[in-house]
Amino acid sequence: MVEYIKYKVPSKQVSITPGVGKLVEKAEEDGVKTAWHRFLEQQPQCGFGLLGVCCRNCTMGPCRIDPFGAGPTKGVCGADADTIVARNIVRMIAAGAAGHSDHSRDVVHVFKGVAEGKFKDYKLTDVEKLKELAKILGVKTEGKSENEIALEVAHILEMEFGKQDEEPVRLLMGTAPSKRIKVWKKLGVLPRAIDREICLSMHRTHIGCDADPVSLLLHGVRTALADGWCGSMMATYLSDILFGTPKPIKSLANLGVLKEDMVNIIVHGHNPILSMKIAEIAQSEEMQKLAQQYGAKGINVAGMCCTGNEVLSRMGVQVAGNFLMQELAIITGAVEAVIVDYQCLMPSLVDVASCYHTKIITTEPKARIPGAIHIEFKPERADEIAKEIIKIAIENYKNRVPAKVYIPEHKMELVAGFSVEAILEALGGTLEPLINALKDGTIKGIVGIVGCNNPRVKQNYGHVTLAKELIKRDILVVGTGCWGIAAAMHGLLTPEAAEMAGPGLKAICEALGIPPCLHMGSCVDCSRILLVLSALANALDVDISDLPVAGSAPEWMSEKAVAIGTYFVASGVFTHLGVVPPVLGSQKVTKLLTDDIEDLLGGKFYVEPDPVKAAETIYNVIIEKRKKLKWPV
Ligand code: CUV
Ligand code: SF4
Repeated sequence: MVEYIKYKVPSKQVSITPGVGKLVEKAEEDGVKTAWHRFLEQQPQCGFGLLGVCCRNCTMGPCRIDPFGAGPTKGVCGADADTIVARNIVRMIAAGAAGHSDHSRDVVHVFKGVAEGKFKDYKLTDVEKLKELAKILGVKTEGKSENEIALEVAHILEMEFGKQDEEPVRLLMGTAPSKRIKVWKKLGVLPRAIDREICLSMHRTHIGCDADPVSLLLHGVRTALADGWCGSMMATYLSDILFGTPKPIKSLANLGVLKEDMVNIIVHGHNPILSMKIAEIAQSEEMQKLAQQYGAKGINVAGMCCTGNEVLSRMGVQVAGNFLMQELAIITGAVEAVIVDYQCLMPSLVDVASCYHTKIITTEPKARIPGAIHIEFKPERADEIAKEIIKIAIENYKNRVPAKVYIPEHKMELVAGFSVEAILEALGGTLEPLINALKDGTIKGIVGIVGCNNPRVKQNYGHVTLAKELIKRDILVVGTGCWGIAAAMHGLLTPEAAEMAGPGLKAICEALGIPPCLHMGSCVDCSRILLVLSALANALDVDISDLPVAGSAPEWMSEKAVAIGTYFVASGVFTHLGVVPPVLGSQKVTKLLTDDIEDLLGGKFYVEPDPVKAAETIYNVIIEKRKKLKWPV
């Protein structure tokens, strides 16, 4: 579908990542729109929406509040800006938590099926980790087979979604520091079951229910905690058990990983259940031979977004790019198939693909895209379906139009795979060296940077600038998601990047042979960051809110990012957002989130679009925390 392009995009200004501008220009030459084009067409965007003061929760509305106070100050039902803004943000948290946790449910399903012997194409790979999880959940392991343990664990985890009692979820109780749990208990925000808190978020925000912004936001906190310390954490644990816990692994990132003479397959989405299989089966002799029969040198699988992070961390599969590069991968004209599961898939993939030979293959009933080929992925026939999908890509190789192919040459080396276990191993088996370095000020603090791309931000400028500014100040950076891919494409995930770090961090990185920025995985693996925080707090006998740490999402866009940000704040972490959330229509909610909440939870949100200024503020916060701990600054 060649489209009329109303506005040209200033291609040199949209991204700092090499190759991106060129492909945006190619898109325009080919008559294809990208997210940047559509973003321009959307301008000016609705001011009510941006401020969060638009409510569509019933059909007496839609209602909107005049932020200047000259027009209506209440909706038809009487809800004011504070109620509407709070309700909207709680719904965002609920949707984000639902995304992560429903992904987790799918992993539980496969894990349980493996334990029952039903899904023969998967296995329990990391049994040590299974035992660790069993211990956290209070499952006895002596005298039991691996499958028996796994079944008991699966049963408890299923109950975490839907149990009806008032007890807090067990995964949270088994992993969060006790000082934190006390804070949550006092506030009444300990989550009882994942689905229940999400459901209650929807109920409370229905017309005529909770109108109190404080009570609404506290439930948002409860829902987010159910995500971070339970839903997401479960996805991480079980994916590690099924596919192996990540270890440091070398690879490459950026669109230059696509190959001119091979069948290029992109795996995009979030769930490793599909992408690990595609990557594994594509390597098989049978599939490689078939590709050769079709005139290609072989099959090249590359990752995109978080499922890209999953296969990168465990198999070293190369990464083609992050969120805003999904369309560009197709625009190279060299991709035979984009295979997706769910989340962060632009429906436009189908429009873009229609200008090239690329096939878009959806695999999940819950994420279908009109115009895509749909092949439902079923774990009981995983290998067979993976083959079927890969064959479509191979057969499509002959349809590639060489004249339409342009693959930018840029690609960057990286080391990923820094699970908590891998970090511990790099440290020699204990946290002591890290704690000592923090205490004596060699490293000033730790910051987790996560989240998406957003056309409001020059692509990857926020991610890369913030990370560079922080490591320069001797702050160790860890992170996940599209940040991880940005950091990779800009060389921050190599041990050599230690050159860009301050003297303390540089010395540590050189001694350990690690990069100054550690890639910890996909978005659900933000739970790994929580586990690091928990371990540090426990080792120092303090609360997470006392630690010299912070979080940031410089280019976030998704509702999942709102859930992540909220569970970081709720865990006591000062959390920076580089994109303004839709809350400014309520002074009360804005103040609650960026100020008052600190008294309750020890963390708060801080909004600053400029990553250089944000780095300065984050540094100052970390220095204040150090002073309180009486550590040198
Ligand atoms: Ni889940 S949520 S754009 S892929 S990080 Fe990337 Fe990460 Fe945001 Fe999506
Ligand atoms: Fe309007 Fe209230 Fe209905 Fe929202 S819930 S649309 S504010 S009447």
